Amino acid sequence: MAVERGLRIVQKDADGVDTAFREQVLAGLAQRQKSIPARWFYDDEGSRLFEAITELPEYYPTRAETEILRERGAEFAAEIGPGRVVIEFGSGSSVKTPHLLRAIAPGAYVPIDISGDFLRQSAAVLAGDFPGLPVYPVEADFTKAVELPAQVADMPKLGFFPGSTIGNLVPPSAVDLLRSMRATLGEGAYLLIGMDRLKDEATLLAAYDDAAGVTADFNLNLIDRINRELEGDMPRAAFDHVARWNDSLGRIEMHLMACRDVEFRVAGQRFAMVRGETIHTENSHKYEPRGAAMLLLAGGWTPLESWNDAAGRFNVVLAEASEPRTAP
Ligand code: AVI
Repeated sequence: MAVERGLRIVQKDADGVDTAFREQVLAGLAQRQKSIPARWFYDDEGSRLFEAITELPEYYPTRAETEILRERGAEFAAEIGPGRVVIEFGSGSSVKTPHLLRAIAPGAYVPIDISGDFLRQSAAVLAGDFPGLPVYPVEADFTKAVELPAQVADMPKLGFFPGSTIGNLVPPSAVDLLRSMRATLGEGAYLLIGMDRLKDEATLLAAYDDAAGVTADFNLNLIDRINRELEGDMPRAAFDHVARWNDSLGRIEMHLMACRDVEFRVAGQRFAMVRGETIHTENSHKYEPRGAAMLLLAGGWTPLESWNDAAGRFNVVLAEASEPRTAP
């Protein structure tokens, strides 16, 4: 059965199971280093837990990025100029967007999100707060090139990708995504993107292993989702949340670690893990300015300017679509 959700087709089988979820979980659990893509964290409960994470004292990225967007508006306006259509990738609840829209006098706003109901609701709230600003929500998977509404075709464009979500992708996937954004936005476009910075290990580990255990619940919720949606019997109590700093790859990793030998079934297949073995569930890459610039350049974007919060924890970078590449 194919369920139409805007431009994306979600494949469901006769029992209503998301086939991509089942395939990726089964394939990931069959690997030597077991892993499950982080995108599967975000069922309703996972999305609620992520919102709770953004308010934790240890989780600085949301506050740091909001500080930049709130306080550097005049500088954004000077660099970006008025009249651009702001295209937000994965807009979600669009909580950070008003700061940007208030600062730069945009020509229109196009939020793009895979979740249609949520998208339309938040677009309506935002349109109410910005009377006179044309808002054209697009329900789509922005990891592929997206066709923009005809009304904005001839307007200059500014892509907006806050939240340091780019850090959740390994570099080859991050480059693919940046290239898709470049294809969506076209020649002459700008991109304003949030990227979390490299910093001391203790701060990073605390941000991904908070004292109240909300991040642990967020990670362990994946087990509940597998059990509920894929006829699993993974014992949640047999797993611990683990956050690790991988220094050579510059990233926080989240894992679900077996705290005893454990056997379980998922979608009719048997798996076994020995005590200490892990399922790798998320990467969150942290970038120094040079690394950020290299990633953007590889993705077809030339950095123009960047802003940090006062404590230097987070970076918002403005980049311009690069000209077609010539040698070398
Ligand atoms: C969505 N993303 C940018 C978050 C991050 O910081 O990597 C997801 C997250 N995982 C644990 N805490 C927050």
